[in-house]
Amino acid sequence: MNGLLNKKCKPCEGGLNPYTSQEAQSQITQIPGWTLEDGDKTIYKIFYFKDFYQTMAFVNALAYIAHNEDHHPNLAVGYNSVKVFYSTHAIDGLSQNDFICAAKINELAT
Ligand code: HBI
Repeated sequence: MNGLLNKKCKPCEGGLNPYTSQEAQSQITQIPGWTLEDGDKTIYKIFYFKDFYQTMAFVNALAYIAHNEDHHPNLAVGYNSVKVFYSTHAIDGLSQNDFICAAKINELAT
């Protein structure tokens, strides 16, 4: 099992170095389908569904994970797709929290 799935996000209000590009590129291999963007400060993945109902069911399940982990994505919600972006705002870059949430959301969609 993906080790990230057993982890819980840690509260982050700064005081932590964001992942370097090298660290980010190494971490992203653990979360299939996710891509680095924005100078390796953000990861994203687009999920596709058969209709709006399924899309919103996924968004609601994702919101539950975000609440539980106290770590929150940006979302671009369409009729049959959701683009999920993660970045750790407090450090203007990527932290382990982003990869933990991405791994948990991948599980949701399988
Ligand atoms: N979500 N994506 C993201 N980035 C943050 O820096 C962040 C968050 N959710 C909550 C939060 N920071 C903090 O308020 C808690 O970790 C304490």
